[in-house]
Amino acid sequence: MYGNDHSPWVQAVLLGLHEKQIPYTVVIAPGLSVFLNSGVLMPAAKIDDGPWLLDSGRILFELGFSEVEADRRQALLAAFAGAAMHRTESPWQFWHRFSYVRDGHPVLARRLWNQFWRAFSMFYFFTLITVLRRTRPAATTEELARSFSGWRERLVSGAEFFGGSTPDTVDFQLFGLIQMCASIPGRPLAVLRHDPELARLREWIAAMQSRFSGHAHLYSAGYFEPELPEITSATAIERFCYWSGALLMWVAFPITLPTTVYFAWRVRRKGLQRP
Ligand SMILES: N[C@@H](CCC(=O)N[C@@H](CS)C(=O)NCC(=O)O)C(=O)O
Repeated sequence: MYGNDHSPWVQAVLLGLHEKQIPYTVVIAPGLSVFLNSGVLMPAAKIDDGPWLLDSGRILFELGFSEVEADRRQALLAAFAGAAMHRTESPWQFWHRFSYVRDGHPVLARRLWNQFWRAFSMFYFFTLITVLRRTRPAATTEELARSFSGWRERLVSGAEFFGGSTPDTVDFQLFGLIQMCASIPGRPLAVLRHDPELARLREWIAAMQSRFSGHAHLYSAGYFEPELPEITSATAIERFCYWSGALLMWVAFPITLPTTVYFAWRVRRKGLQRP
């Protein structure tokens, strides 16, 4: 699988794989064929020798989970859009927090290369969010709280998960969104932790956190009950490769900016992000 575990949609697939105890390898830079087809759009997953699949919902469906109803999908996207805009509030935090993400390739040389090359995807997302923040204001605390509070009512009373007694696709995608908020702590995380209206949602987070206590990508571990060990970070040499790549992306701005614009346009023109 290709994807960065800060992404809620990548997390959703990782959680589904964990739930089904399916072994996987996750790399943080796209291979050439994936890049040429869908740029840095993540997740992309290949099950056994099948074709590369895009879209967390589709991948989770292939893994045996349910499809998400349209109204829930809309609510997830609204909460995602509100929270994601806060990620570049501090550019330093954005680049710094991402430096700790590990690559799962078994070969060291490939891990180092992936760290270097994935800096392009960081540049891509940084540019996209920065431009979007200039065109519309980031969600306020109240708007963020509202985008999360709708989920309270969707939890059937007495049910531990949205999927009932076991988690399903919505649980994975929403918990993925919680991981995104915890991966670069900011206003969305503060709302999730402290808004009095979200107590029921926090019960669900605790249930998910207990169930996924062995999941290697749990950014929420330090912020919600039950307290769990923090996730393992990339090594110093891996981070050096990442920062070298980041430096190159900025030095090569006249190339990386048009490349970003081209791939962002292509992903949207082909409708790959919202299939
Ligand atoms: N519907 C897709 C959404 C995937 C998505 O939007 N991923 C973001 C990262 S969080 C991305 O790669 N975006 C690239 C872009 O916007 O061009 C899914 O559920 O997998």
